[in-house]
Amino acid sequence: NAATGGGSDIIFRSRLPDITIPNHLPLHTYCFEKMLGLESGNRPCLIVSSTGKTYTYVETHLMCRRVATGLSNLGISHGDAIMILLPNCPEFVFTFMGASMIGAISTTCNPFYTPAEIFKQLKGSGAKLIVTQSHYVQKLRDLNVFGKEEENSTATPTSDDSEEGRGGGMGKGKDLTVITVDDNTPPENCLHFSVLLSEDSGPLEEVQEQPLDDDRKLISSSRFDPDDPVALPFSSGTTGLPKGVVLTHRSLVTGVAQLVDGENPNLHLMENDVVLCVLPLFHIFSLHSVLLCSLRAGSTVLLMHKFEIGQLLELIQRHRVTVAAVVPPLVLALARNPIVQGYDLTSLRVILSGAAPLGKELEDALRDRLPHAVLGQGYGMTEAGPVISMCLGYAKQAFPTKRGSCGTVVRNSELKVIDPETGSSLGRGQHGEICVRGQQIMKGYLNDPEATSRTIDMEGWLHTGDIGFVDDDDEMFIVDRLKEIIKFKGFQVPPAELEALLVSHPSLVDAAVVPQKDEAAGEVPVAFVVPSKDVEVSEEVVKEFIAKQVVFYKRLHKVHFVHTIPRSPSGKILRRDLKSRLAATTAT
Ligand code: 4UU
Repeated sequence: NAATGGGSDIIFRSRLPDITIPNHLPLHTYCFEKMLGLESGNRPCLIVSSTGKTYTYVETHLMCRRVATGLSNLGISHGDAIMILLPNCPEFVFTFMGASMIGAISTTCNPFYTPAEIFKQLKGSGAKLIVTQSHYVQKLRDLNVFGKEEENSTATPTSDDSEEGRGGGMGKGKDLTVITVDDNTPPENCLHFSVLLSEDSGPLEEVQEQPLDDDRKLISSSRFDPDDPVALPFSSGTTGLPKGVVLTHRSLVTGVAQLVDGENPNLHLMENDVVLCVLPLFHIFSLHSVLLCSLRAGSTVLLMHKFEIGQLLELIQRHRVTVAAVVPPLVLALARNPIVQGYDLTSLRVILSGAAPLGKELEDALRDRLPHAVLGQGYGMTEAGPVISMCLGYAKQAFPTKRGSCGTVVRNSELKVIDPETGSSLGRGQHGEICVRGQQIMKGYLNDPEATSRTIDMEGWLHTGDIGFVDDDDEMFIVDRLKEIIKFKGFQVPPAELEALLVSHPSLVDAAVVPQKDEAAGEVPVAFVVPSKDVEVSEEVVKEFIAKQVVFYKRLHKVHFVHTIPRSPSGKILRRDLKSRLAATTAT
């Protein structure tokens, strides 16, 4: 394998041989395939860290099936979108897999989002139902998204039905069902999660794999196509506002198989592994590489609803956690926080860092503290389905790896590095834009063919907007980012979103937002703004204006007042200029 020149392209591949991937299967069938047998079915699947409650594989599968029936009874069918607005909890898993079973699509959303941010995703996804916690319901009330049926049940449709962009823009312009998962009685006009679990319902019309020779089934209502969407996370990709990333059953099954299937899996997860799930499941890293991969491999997922270092350490010790997916700020805590020494973390055998660059010194520091664990990185992108490369030190027959490496391209996939100016492909050691191709990548952005064609070219290559290179041992190194996205602790901060908010301020005429390096967060967003003539506006006012409209990690850390924003002749912000201006000011 290694690098081969196909035509003019230099293509890099995994050191592991390709495998047969059953990506004709629906995601839920594939994930539960091995674990519903007589013996394995009683193995623990989910542990709720706050209560210690455990669900076995059989119990988890049953809950998913009940939710599937419940969703279907509420009118959710094949092709419909639902929103999961939850922290890590078992109901997240039941809802996601239950939706998959009826051919529905889950859009996963950050519950810390402000009402406006939730609303954009709700509208963009067309979700008809939301599963959330009762204390987030007020955010939805602020949006006026509740069904009109309750509000004016006797009234005939009135002029406000045409009110696009408000509640009426949702779903079919009718109602939105809100389900809460808490123990207490649900807030007004919401249903409790238990309504999804009623057992007195008809048989579930679960979407099934289609035998290739069976034409009759293709016309049944539950017909399944591996290219049906199943997940719709939002990402701003290489440019612009957040967009719905259409991930199909085929993409996710392929992505999971690339990591955990085969005789020598790239990420060797076993039935007796306990996998830490502290990163939020609404982000693709945790959803894919923690939840879906663990289910497929039959490991136990330890669900942590929020991050707190002491609690995390206590849980690792108590549950003998073997595999931990983390982001660089968490590596920082594990490597430097003095309280770590008070815990027994010897059970940890794999630490997988991803979603943002991991500094080499930090890597060394954690390795010194946890010498028995394999510490490495995965490099992914929501649109890539998501994993592009993964440390081969996690393989069943492990390969030696270097510090700073982001792994090797996953199997059954191709990677090339191109010159961003000319598009021609580059050889080993040469820095360029990373492109990836394979069945795991997204189908495209929802309702945005233009953005899709900017990201996936005619030959099927997904352009990541990341700059990196492949070394002589097929290891990938990320060195820079071409695209505008800012990553705060691995969370996406889309500059275009903040710029649009800034120019909506009456005292500002132009704005640009760029990343600034930050020890704790990796990067933080800072703004350059042009105030209107003769207007006095302070940094605090601008910061506050943004802070009240966005989730905490999108807040501006600094505002620079300038006379103009540097732009190219076509009007594009010259972000590089602004970044170097920042580097110059912080250096002095
Ligand atoms: C330097 O961050 C992600 C997905 C990460 C992921 C998923 C599954 C990692 C391991 C895994 O197993 O997705 P997004 O869409 O939020 O952000 C994508 C961008 C990349 O394009 C790159 O710029 O995040 C950055 N990034 C990284 N940068 C992701 N991983 C890395 C990394 N080093 N290891």
